[in-house]
Parts: sequence; structure tokens; C-alpha cells
Amino acid sequence: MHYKNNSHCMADKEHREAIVSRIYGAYYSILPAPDWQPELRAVLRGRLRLEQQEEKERNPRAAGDRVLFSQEEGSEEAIIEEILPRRSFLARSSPYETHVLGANVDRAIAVCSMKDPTFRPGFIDRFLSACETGNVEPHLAFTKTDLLSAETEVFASSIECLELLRDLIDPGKELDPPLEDREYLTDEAYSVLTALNYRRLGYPCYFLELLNEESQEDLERLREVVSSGTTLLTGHSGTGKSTLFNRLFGASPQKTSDVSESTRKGRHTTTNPILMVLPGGHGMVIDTPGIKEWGVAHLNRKELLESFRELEEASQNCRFRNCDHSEGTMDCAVQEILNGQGQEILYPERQKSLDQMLESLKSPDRVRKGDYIKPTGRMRNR
Ligand SMILES: Nc1nc2c(ncn2[C@@H]2O[C@H](COP(=O)(O)OP(=O)(O)OP(=O)(O)O)[C@@H](O)[C@H]2O)c(=O)[nH]1
Ligand SMILES: [Mg+2]
Ligand SMILES: [Zn+2]
Repeated sequence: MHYKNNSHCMADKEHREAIVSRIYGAYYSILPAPDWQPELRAVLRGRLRLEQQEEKERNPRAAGDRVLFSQEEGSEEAIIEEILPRRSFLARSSPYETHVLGANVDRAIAVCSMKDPTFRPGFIDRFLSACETGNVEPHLAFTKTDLLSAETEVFASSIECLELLRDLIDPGKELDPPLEDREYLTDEAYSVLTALNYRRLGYPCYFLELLNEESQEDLERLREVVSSGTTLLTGHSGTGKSTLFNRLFGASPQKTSDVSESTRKGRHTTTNPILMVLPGGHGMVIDTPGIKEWGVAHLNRKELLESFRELEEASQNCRFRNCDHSEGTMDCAVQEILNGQGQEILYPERQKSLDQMLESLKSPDRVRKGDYIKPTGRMRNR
């Protein structure tokens, strides 16, 4: 990776560039350029600290932020003099708060377990919308495929599975028999079908058995992808983010722990985001704490609709400039697809997600319980 020398850097040779790797309240860990080592402990210069207080955390720092720092001779602690503008960031939000998960990220991987904890496509769809509008390339890692039954595996590679994927998005097709009457289509098999639909949509997908020591084609593909740029891992608690992180590093820098026996949910093992540089000094990976929900209150109706790839072509073809594709707009190409007048309709789970997201736009005062569990990198919207 190459970072342009900042002009401030040139003006003041004492200031060096670094990347924020961790934040603990008022303390930062930073990795100095060009080798991103050694990790230094840092604090903000008083002026910046004041600005931060006065802004009431309007734009707090996140892992991945670029900074300029100084270090007095003999001092262990570095001082952050300036925070450089962000090239991109990944955020989720309620009407009141925005939580920046990471800054200057090139791509993000939603780590989703096929089982334990339960597969939740709603999270994926919100994540995809946030990435598409935040200029971050989305990837999907489906973990714990080893927990799927042999029958599900057989279904996943069957013609029937492919036919279902096709029929479910065919506006002219009435499913016969309907989904609920197909006995082989267990919850598990339906989750796999839903995962495969993301691959059909063209998102890079990886199916992983992270506890299997043997080499896996998808894991190797993923290694290649993260070997350049900055990659952020996100997902619900217990899906295997830190396990994947450790596998990418070939070591165990991050603690992982079992999903709870009784609730089948994760235990929020990771509590702070951490950025690490892969051996060789090229790619950087950020492991983040598990989150419950991905709020998209920072997106408007137009952005939401246009973040759905299925609607992309239609939104480009929409005859109206700046159309927000509202219900009842005559001759709007996006509305035509949503009304089943196009070549394809949305996969049922995607349609459900879109409906929920659009619905939440209508009641902007609703803040969901448990939406914001970690106080890192938040900012107030108003
Ligand atoms: N069977 C199976 N277990 C896995 C797999 N990947 C991860 N696990 C297990 O799932 C549990 C949770 O993994 P973690 O890596 O701690 O999950 P996390 O996403 O980092 O969770 P938080 O830090 O709480 O957000 C651990 O017991 C892992 O060993 C997998 O592919 N298959
Ligand atoms: Mg973790
Ligand atoms: Zn339109």
C-alpha cells in the first residue's frame, strides 16, 4: 500500500504519519509509516481534545484513521497532532447516532454463520446497503458450513436448488408446490439458498469451515483478497470474525470463545476494534466487536433503493432525473420492478429487508433496543 506524503508532513519534518490501530478511551495505539511498526501509545494534542469535546463527539476517531504525530525524545508516548481526512468509512446509524466501525476501509466482509448463531439475511442486506453507499466493497463470508447436515450439502449442489433460485425471482412463476410444502427445504437448506442468492447477485462469497485446518479454496481466495488494502470484518457476535482474523494471521492474536450453549448466541468476546498489518506489510485487517443490528438511518429512500443491485439497472434507466422512486410515480422503472412488471423480482428475503428498511424511514424516531452496544467511534447526528 502506498500513502501519499501529506503536505503537512513536508512542512514539518517532526510530524510523521501513522494509522490508528486501537482506541481505549483517551488512549490510542498507532502504527507509524512506512513500516507500520512499532505500535506506539498516543494521546491527542490538547487542542484536538478540546475540539473533540466541543463537537460533542460529532466525528470521533475509529480504527483505520490516518494521523500525524510527534514524539519527544526520550518519551514513550506519542502525541497526535492532526487527524487526516478520511477517504472512506463504514457506518451504521439510528436516527440519533452514527457509529463508525472503521475508517479508510477498502472493503468489508460480513462474517455470517450458517448456524449457531442463526443465519440472518436482514443483517447482510443492511450491511450491503451501507457498503454500496459508503463506497466500500462488500464481501460475504459464510462460516460454520461444517455444522450443516449432509442433506443440506446435497441440496446445495442439486439442480433443484438452482431451479428454486431462478423460480423465486421469476415474476411470472407461481411456485408449485409452494415453499412451505417442500419437506426437504428445512430452515438450514433455505439459509443456504439465501446465501447462494448473494453469489448469484455477484457479491464475492466465501464458504468456510474455519476450524478445519486443511487448506480450503475459498479461504485461499480470501487470503488473496485481503493481501492488499484495508479490510474490515463485521457481523453478529459469535459468527467467527476473530477466528477468521486469527486464521488470516496464522496466529492467535485475538481471543475467541464458544457460542453460549443455552442461547446459541455469541458472548461478545471482542470488545474493541483492532487493526493489524498482515505479515509482509501489505494488507491490513480490522477485527470488530459483534453487533446486533445494522441501522441505516443515514440513508434516504433513493439511496436505499439504489443500493439494491437488482434495482441498479432500472434506477439508471429511470426516466426521471433525481427520482426517489416513490410509490405511485408513473413510469418509474424501479417501481415497475417492485410491482413485478420487470424481468425479475427480488428474492423474498431481500424484498423483506427492503420493506423493513423503507418502513423504518417512515418512523424516524424509532431507536431499536440493543442497537448500540459499544460506545466506540460514535457520533451524534443532531
Ligand atoms: N464449527 C465451527 N465453529 C466455528 C467456525 N468459526 C468459528 N467457530 C467457533 O465459533 C465461536 C465464536 O467464534 P469467534 O471467532 O469468537 O466469534 P466472533 O465473531 O469474533 O465473536 P465476537 O467477538 O463476540 O463478536 C468459537 O468457539 C469458534 O471456535 C466454523 O467455521 N465452524
Ligand atoms: Mg471476536
Ligand atoms: Zn424512479
